[in-house]
Amino acid sequence: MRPSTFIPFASLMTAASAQPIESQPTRFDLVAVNEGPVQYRAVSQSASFFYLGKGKGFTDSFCPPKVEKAGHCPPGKDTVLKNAHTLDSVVGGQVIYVDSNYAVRASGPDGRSRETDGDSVKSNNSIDGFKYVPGSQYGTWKYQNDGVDGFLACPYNNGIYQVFVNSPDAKPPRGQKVDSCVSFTAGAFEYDLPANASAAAWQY
Ligand SMILES: *[C@@H]1O[C@H](CO)[C@@H](O)[C@H](O)[C@H]1NC(C)=O
Ligand SMILES: CC(=O)N[C@H]1CO[C@H](CO)[C@@H](O)[C@@H]1O
Repeated sequence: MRPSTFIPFASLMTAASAQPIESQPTRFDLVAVNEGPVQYRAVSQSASFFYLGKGKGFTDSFCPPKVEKAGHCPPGKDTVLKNAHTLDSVVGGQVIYVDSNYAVRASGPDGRSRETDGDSVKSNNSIDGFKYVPGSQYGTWKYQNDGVDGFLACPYNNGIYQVFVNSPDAKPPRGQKVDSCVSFTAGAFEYDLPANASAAAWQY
């Protein structure tokens, strides 16, 4: 996990409240918007899992050395989605899914997890149920599937929370009980890329 720059939430709000958001932006990032322990934290991907770290986040991304040498790496500092179930990366095809512990995960570009457990997106995992819902000031990233509605932030360590879907059967890290988790609302905010970039990261 790499901490990166903190962007004050107020600046996101100012940008977002300029006009009603009626349709899904080309790309967006996610911030917990409800009151509670994770308020204003960015949803950040690291090693296929999603976290609510402190400040702007812990996004873990990769850019090949060759591309870096040529000065063509995208920023790679923020976790950005190009639709409700796909990360915004140059390599593409990194889908967001729910694993058998009800943790929110992202696959590698070939549709497989980068983890050594070989968990593939197809085995008892679901990519259905994620959606972007427009709102008057910002959109919302939602999950609804199989009676499960919404997201949970479960304590991970050092004040960091891990993202799960809101199931009573979610298995938070280190054997913690699901009632140590809090539900949260994921606000979706349009994300602007630098002019010379085509995606927010090469690969997550
Ligand atoms: C865009 O320009 C910046 C500054 O020159 C550079 O660091 C970055 O790698 C460039 N990104 C791309 C995708 O070319
Ligand atoms: C996320 C998910 O769909 N988990 C399911 C995995 O399989 C077990 C056993 O069939 C189900 O109980 C889970 O709901």
